[in-house]
Amino acid sequence: MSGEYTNHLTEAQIQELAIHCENAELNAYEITKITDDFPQMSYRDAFDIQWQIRQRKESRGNKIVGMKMGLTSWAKMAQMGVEQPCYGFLADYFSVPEGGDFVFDELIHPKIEAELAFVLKEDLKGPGVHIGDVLRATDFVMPAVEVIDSRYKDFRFDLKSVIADNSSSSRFMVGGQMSPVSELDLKTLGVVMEINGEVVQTGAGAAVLGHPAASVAMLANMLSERDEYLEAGTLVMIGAITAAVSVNKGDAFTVRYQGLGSLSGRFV
Ligand code: 0L1
Ligand code: MG
Repeated sequence: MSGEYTNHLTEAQIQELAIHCENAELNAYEITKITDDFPQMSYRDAFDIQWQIRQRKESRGNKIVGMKMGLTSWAKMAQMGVEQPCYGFLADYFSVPEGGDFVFDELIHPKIEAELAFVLKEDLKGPGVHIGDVLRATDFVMPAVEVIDSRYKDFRFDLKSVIADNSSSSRFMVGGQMSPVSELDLKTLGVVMEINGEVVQTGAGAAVLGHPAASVAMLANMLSERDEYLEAGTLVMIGAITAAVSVNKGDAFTVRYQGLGSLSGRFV
């Protein structure tokens, strides 16, 4: 991505596109992918749009409560037709308490993903962050479910468009059971996703870039391209261990995590 880290859009276009994407998120309507109208958009532009959306939320008093990596498994990259992971931010109102309800009508076409969340006890500053740095800097790991809701019609996008749309971030739930990394085998940690009592997905931690901590390292390194870093205390969701599964109003899910309990919720 760094090869194209210059702007091809003007500041005014970046502002306008941030409003365009954020309005679609806040009012739950679909838009067409940005590159249909702005084929010249660069990765720098796409991240600038995402950071502008973040700033708009903060200026309205929302808190940023964490970060997420997306498209971190080969299965997800193949499912969505892209070749690299991406990141996004998590705002306070994205968070749904364990066992809680997701309001379906606030969303467009939600899908759920089984993930893990790392909470850091030390800063992580790229470039050059590796798995060992992440394991040393992690306070604990928790089970997590992400609800993604691309604002793009039929989830049809390219990587730049999805980055501008905050990597489809929408809602998330993290679990009450936490564990230090030393007590988990993060590569073989199994997850089972059930919807309405039926098993729909299974997976293991290594689905995420070979090791879940590699995802956190990649995030720290990607942030360094903007002179940003992960501060101690940050919650980071690593990306989906399973494929994303579409849900409907009335659906109930449970995701079971080896050694970390389970998370359940409903779409009401
Ligand atoms: O969290 C994710 O892996 C999703 C990133 C964006 C792509 C998508 O909407 O599927
Ligand atoms: Mg995800």
